Amino acid sequence: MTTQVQQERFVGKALRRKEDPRLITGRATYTDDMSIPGMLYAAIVRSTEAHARITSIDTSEAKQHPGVAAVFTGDDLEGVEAPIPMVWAPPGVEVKVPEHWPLAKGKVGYVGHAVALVLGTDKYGVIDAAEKVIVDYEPLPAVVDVEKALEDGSPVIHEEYGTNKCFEWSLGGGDIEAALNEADVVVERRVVNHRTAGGAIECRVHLADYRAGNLTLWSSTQIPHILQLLLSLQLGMSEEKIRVIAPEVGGGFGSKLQCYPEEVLVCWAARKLGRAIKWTETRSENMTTTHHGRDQVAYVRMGAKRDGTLTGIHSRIIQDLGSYHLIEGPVIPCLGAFVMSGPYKFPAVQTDIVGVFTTKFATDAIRGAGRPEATHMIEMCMDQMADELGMDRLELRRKNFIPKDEFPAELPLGVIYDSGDYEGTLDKLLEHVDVDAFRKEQAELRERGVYRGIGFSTWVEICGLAPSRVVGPGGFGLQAGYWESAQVRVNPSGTATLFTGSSPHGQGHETTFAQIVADRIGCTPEQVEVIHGDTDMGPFGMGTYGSRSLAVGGESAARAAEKVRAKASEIAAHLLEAAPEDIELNDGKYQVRGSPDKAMGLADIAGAAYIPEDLPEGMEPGLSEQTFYDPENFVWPFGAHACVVDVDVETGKVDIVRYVAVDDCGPAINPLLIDGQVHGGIAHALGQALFEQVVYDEDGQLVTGTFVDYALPTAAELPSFETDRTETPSPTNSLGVKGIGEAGTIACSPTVTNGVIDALKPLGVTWIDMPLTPMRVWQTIQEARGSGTGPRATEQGTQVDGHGSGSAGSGPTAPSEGGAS
Ligand code: MCN
Repeated sequence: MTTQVQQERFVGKALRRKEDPRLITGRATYTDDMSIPGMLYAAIVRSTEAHARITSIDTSEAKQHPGVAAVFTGDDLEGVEAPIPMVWAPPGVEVKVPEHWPLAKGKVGYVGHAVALVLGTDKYGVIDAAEKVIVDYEPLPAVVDVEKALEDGSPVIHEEYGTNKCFEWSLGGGDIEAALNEADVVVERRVVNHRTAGGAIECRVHLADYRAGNLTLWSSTQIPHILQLLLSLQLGMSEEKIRVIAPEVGGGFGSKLQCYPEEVLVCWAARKLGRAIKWTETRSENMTTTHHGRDQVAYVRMGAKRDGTLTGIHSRIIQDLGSYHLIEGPVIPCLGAFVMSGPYKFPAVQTDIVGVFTTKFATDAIRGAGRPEATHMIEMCMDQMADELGMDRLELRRKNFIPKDEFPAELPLGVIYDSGDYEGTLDKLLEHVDVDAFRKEQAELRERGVYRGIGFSTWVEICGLAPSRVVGPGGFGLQAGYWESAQVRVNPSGTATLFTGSSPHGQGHETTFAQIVADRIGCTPEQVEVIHGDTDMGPFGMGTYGSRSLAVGGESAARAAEKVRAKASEIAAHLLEAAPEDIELNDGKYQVRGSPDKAMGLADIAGAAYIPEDLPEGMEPGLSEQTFYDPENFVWPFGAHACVVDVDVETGKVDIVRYVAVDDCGPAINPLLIDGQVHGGIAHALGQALFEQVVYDEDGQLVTGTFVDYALPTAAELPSFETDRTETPSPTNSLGVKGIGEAGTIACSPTVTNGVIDALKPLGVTWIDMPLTPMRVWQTIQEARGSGTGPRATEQGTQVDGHGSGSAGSGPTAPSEGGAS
């Protein structure tokens, strides 16, 4: 089989998305558009307490409500064979996994914890009935501060463990203490990365139907096949009896990469009652019980020699996990540990993580999942270090970049960066951003009382999840493989159908994957129908998240298409009386090399394959091939971002003047889609940096239950982004591609935060934590003006000052309780 494409007609072209006409004309089908005769609607009674024992639940009045068919509580869950699964945790350490049932059994651990399920014939009637369920609670103390949760004397959420500490895990390479000891300057910072929501436009909807022993779940999920497998374990049903379909999903951003209690409940109840059941999430439920992300406090130490040579970086991360896990919460901060070197040559790197229970909802994978947090720490500290050394921020970065000619580069952590040209993306960024001219403009503006600043980040990401030998049971502990599947079927008329195990929910795979297949088999993208998100169609798949789909699923599609092309070439050679190696694919025709008149199109070849009167000796009829592709390595995209901000020092308001992103995700399959992904990714992180925050009060009540309170920005709050690319192929896959779906999110938050600090330096501001709300910025300015204290670095052997972030509580030294080994 050859993997060489003789001619790319569609790959690399900025084609418009095939999926857009149906989406923008309202012709797409979401789960909530569907109904089944006899269907019941579900409403969920949720805990109003953050932490409490349930002393009684009275469902009698609710059951009398007109149209109510059934009301269930945790005691009724016979047939749910296992608690909500947690399938991915750091390996080699004990991770505490409290039992998390789809309906609470005896105790609640977060506001919104499902307590009862109400089913009825009327969509609104079930909500009225749910209000008639009377739950008595014996309140227990809430635990909302992740650092206090580790202190002696803190209320313990899961009494059986006697502690709120869930796990400790470390990843390192090199001798970190020696590295920091030999540094001339050590910068120490406490970095707070606050809790955020996924904020998908469409809330979750789950519709289950059980007929003749077969269960079908239509769900707004990113992982239909994995969900099918998990449901089979939950419900004690054989996998092939369960079909999961993801119709239009409406965005996920990681928040639909899950096996949610509601998904289990509708399936269980549909089986129990023999009726279809639909649950539609409200926005406030989405904010409360669709998983959150980030929420960690990190203590970072970065060391360097006086000349700017970095010696090491150590971070101790305290991760707020909420009170119960969903499928992979504990692993999220650990993913960040793999990129704690950033694009730099740190001789020693160490990350120690402690996961902590609090009485909040679970944190889990939200766009970037651990890597934005890590990049924020590194890039904030790089600027701090440059200031301490009196060195230019970009010069410090350049001095420490892993040079282009050292790839593939094995890092002290043991990971191998596949390819990179970090100078290249920074150089290209500086073609767009004239820093000298900016500094002149900045000085002039300052004279007029305008505080303008510029921030940068140079970043690297691990994605394209991933080699099973690294991520799976023998490696990082996931009880699964991490390949992706594809089947390319050429139909008798010469059009094609691609079945992919990837499960897009906004990423445009129907377009990009069709471009890849079309080039490889000799048709147009319009002639390639991409089928995804249905466990009854095509081979088993692993879904879409972790910017894995193109590098793993797209490569799988390319490989299946190459197999098809190899067979098509053999058929063409046979019919054109030539040797198979003399057949080349030119402009959509299989032709004999050097004889353009001896050529056949795919339709003719397909006809010959399906009406097998004259096939090569021993060849099977048909033209359809399947691949499972398990990559040898991750892929490591990278880039350089810059952000120009104006800060109104009277009000604290931050305005983004310019945002420029230069990213490298290998050769573009579709530059238009890459731009869209980068735009969306930046919007996600700009939202976090400036506005968005999930806030719980001290009683564990969620106070940001709407988009207004949560402050999700709209297009009106965001600037026009300027994007550019370099293309450094990855040697990991034949397409040379790397992921781009999370790039903007990973790069952006330190870029804008560094920009704000740059603008406010004349006022003595040297540090600020997100979100950079007017209040936070204004307070930070007042504190700097008042005390002049900001964080300091140590010349070796001297004491470190406190932090000027305005964050209450601890200084820069991590509390010893819960200290990772
Ligand atoms: N692409 C390309 N050329 C490249 C690299 C990527 O044309 N060299 C294209 C791909 O073909 C694909 C898109 O860019 O169409 C994103 O590809 P990839 O980086 O492989 O990411 P995934 O498809 O696996 O998407 C997952 C990623 C993640 S992890 C989150 S979170 C996220 C994101 O994508 N959630 C999204 N982008 C989103 N976009 C939308 N609209 N909605 C979400 O929920």
